[in-house]
Amino acid sequence: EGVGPTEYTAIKLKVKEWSPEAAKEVKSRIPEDASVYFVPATLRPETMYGQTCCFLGPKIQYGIFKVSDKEYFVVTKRAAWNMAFQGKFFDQDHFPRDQSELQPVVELPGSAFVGTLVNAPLSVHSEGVRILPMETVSATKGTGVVTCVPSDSPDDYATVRDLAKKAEFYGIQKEWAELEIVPLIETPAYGNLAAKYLVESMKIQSPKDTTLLAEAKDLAYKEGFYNGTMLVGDFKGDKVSEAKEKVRSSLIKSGDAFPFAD
Ligand code: A2H
Repeated sequence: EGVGPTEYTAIKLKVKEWSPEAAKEVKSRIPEDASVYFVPATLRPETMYGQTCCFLGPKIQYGIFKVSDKEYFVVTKRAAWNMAFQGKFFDQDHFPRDQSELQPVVELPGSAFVGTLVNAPLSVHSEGVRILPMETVSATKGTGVVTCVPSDSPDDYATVRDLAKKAEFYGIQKEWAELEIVPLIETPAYGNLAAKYLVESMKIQSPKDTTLLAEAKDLAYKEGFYNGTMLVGDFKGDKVSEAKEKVRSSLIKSGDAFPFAD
């Protein structure tokens, strides 16, 4: 893509209730008064109002890393290493010299975390959202954790639609994939649910239609950024191109996010 590193916003989704498989591993290893966060990297902080779940690659390995006395992050080892270099780990008494010095407290595949309930900052779903599987998550991009905004991300829309259709196959409860999709951004070309509009009008059948999805993603991103207007939140009425930085700063200021480069 661009020449330099991608400047993401890393969002902190706090665990409210572990999946049974993760609970067993976490129990004796993480103090009860500590907070554990799943940390997705996003390029669209202004869409965080519409988070309906959070994706992990089911076959990707994730670690739970201690970042301070009271905080732990769930990310890939690769991302933890990048974060350590960017000064996001506070209690390392010395800098890790290599990846073997950066040991997770718990290591599990994404599939083990499916069903975990997390609190997604700014989301209209304040009761929490579930960790769900997404086959197309890349282990070598961002943090390996992807927050799901089906109103504005065609990949996310196609994935939740597929998860709901084949809930039994995926071993999830159907309703975890069916949280209400609320309009966040009004666009002249694609209405107020750009991802749904594009997936349906381009006849995208599944999350595996990667060529069409890449095209849809590009169209949604450009239309949203250049012509979109916010319908919700503190910057309702603002153009997306202006709201993006404001929402990002506000999330960082409240401690719910931090800058992360990859
Ligand atoms: B975006 P880029 Cl609403 N594997 O966040 C697959 N996808 C990943 C990922 C990984 N390891 N890490 C991040 N991503 C997704 C929101 C969003 C995003 C919306 C619309 C478009 C969009 C909610 N999902 O991305 O390859 C994340 O999804 C399209 C630009 O680094 C992240 O932003 O350019 C984006 O891809 C980063 O993609």
